[in-house]
Amino acid sequence: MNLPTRSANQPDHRLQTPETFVRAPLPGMRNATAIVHTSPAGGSSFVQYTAEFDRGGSLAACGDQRFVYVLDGRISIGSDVLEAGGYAYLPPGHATAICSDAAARAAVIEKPYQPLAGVKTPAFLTSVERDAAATSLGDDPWLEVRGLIPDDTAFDFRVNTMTYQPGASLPAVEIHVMEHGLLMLEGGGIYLLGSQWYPVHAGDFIWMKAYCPQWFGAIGKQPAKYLIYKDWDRHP
Ligand code: UGY
Ligand code: MN
Repeated sequence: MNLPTRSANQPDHRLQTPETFVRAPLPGMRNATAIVHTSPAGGSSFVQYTAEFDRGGSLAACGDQRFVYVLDGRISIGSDVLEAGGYAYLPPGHATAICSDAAARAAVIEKPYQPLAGVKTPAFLTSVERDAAATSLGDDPWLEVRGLIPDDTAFDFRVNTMTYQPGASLPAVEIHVMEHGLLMLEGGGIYLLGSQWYPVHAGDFIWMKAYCPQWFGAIGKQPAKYLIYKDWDRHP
């Protein structure tokens, strides 16, 4: 049997498309399930999953630091209720409850914290994407970047959204020490990963290992937008 899929798993990258998603609850989840997109078992040094909440859904506390970005629905994190585009950073071991009264989805990133001598561990925070300053990548007004994590060396990673107007692209093929977890939020285009070209759409996930050659160009009549994680601010 040779069923069609756009998914691919290579030593330096993974494209995971919705028809290959497998759902399973993680320990301590209640009325919720996870699609694990990447983990150390798959070659990444961080974990990223989509958490799908039903009514009364919740996540267990996490020993590692955690970043949560709401995709749809309403998710309570401590005393804050976050809607699509709302996000939270939880420092390692932070016990704040993450739960939902109704169906909701969130992108979740978890990673062991790498302390920096003389720098305090970051504090819990919540915010909304629309409040993050928009900058143009390389002065290209067609490619907007919003940094969701404060530009502070206390954080050992960053998460940005990148929005490409139709036809916009990265200015060059990138090859860098940082790895990426990428969730396509809107639109689509073509991604170069290693030496392969992949059509990608909203709902797809991509993992890029350190030094994986990468380039994206937006195709279609609507902007393409993705949420992208990278390790940052630590000596390699
Ligand atoms: O931040 C980044 O490295 C980003 N420009 N990479 C990417 O979009 N693949
Ligand atoms: Mn990159």
